[in-house]
Amino acid sequence: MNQYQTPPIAPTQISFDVESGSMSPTGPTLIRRASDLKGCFKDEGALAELITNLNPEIYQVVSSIVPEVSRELPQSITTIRPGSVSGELFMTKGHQHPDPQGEIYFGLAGEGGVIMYDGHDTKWVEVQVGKIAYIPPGWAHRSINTGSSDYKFLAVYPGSAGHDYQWVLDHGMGLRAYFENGKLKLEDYK
Ligand code: S6P
Ligand code: ZN
Repeated sequence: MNQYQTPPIAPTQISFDVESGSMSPTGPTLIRRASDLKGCFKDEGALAELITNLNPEIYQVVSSIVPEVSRELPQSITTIRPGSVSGELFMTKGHQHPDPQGEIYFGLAGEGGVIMYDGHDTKWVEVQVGKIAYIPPGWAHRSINTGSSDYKFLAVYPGSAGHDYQWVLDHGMGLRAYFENGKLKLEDYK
């Protein structure tokens, strides 16, 4: 054991399967349904209706065994289902890292992207297979499925970064992503 390992994670190989969006060995899996995204979509009435009718899964996050602790480098695969609420595309809740550090997203399948917002400026970065989106320290991020199939990406982030979801509820994301007339339309948050 060396001085930095708290707790020790042995050098290891982690497999990921794009088809199932899974990792092996597997860590925690999180499923977020429509009811977990209250406050995220503009049309709150349409979201409430969706929750009452089906409350479908909007996305899932499968983590590897690397824990979210200082000096470790956890990874996870997010799978966002295709769909929209009154035209506003299915998205993740979005968060800010309280300990501001960079993060990378590798596109694995489908079509999507990430809205980043630093409280002043907002950016849209597409995430296709074979591309990496770089999220700099201090930029809140929310992922969007812009296609008609599952959108999947692999995230790699510092274990001590933490996740602040309230920041996005309080500040918004600068932009909203809609599917309109067959294409992506980004609008001011409002
Ligand atoms: C973690 C990284 C992703 C997200 C995941 C779900 O820092 O950004 O693994 O956690 O895409 O998004 P959210 O906003 O629900 O955590
Ligand atoms: Zn993050």
